Amino acid sequence: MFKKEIERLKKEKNAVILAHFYQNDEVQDIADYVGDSLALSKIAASTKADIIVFCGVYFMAETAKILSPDKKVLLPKLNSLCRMASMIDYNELKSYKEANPDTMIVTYVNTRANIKALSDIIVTSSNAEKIVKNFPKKKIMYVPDKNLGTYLRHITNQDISVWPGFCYIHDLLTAKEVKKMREEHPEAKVLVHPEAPLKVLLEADFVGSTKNILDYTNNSDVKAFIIGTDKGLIHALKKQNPDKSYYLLSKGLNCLNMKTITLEDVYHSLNEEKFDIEVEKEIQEKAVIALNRMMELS
Ligand code: CIZ
Ligand code: SF4
Repeated sequence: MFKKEIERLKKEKNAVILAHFYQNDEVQDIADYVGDSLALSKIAASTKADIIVFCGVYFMAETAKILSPDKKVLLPKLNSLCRMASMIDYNELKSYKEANPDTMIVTYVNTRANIKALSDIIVTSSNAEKIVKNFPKKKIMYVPDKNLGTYLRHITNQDISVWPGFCYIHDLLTAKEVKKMREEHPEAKVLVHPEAPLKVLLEADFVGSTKNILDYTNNSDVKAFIIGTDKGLIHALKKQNPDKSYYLLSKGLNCLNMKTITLEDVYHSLNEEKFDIEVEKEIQEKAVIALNRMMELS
């Protein structure tokens, strides 16, 4: 019943539903677009819809609002928060910047709007390597994911310092788990998200964002994959290539913050036009500059 009502309301209100790959399967299935934060941000910036229902975590809906300030952006559940995004404090970053005026602040998209407003440029896991390589001579502070930052330093050899934040599901992965899974599925390739610790990434056959992992499985002749990111991606992988096999690297790869949104929430969100995400004008104007720099380079 929610499905039908969602379809009706979507047409009536000229709304578009965006869902991240880490969302519940049934939410991915009713979305107009399913993707990573980069792809969804691009859609948010260019859509002709009047309302964007963002099925993801708070920072994603906020990013859509920064890019499309005149549109109504709805987040179906207000407590859908990225834990990594809470690991950086505005005043601490401001003090760091004041003490280190020559350091470029490169900020992961998984941050709140006020942090983006303090940043020189934003990156996502899909474009971080490409963007950082544009600034080979710069001293960089990468915030807030220590794992992705450490990985970037490892592959680029650039002067990159890292903030001590992390993603609670990816940070728990171990090299031992990779070895054990390889023994169980020797035919499978191991694909891991760069939010995992470097020790784990060094054991993988491929390191990449959700979109990169999706493309890898699509372009590969291999038929089995061990997936080192949130289990929501497996739904999208199976839809794309149902004849291939996917094994989750660890049971812990389930971001509960991403799974709070249900079909019923999407229905209420559209029907009652809640929860309407707001970003202060002064913050929006600064954050959009850092986001547009990313768009230009990605
Ligand atoms: O950028 C995103 O969408 C996230 C959080 C993960 C990924 O790699 O796509
Ligand atoms: Fe944040 Fe990790 Fe959940 Fe992604 S998987 S939304 S980084 S807590």
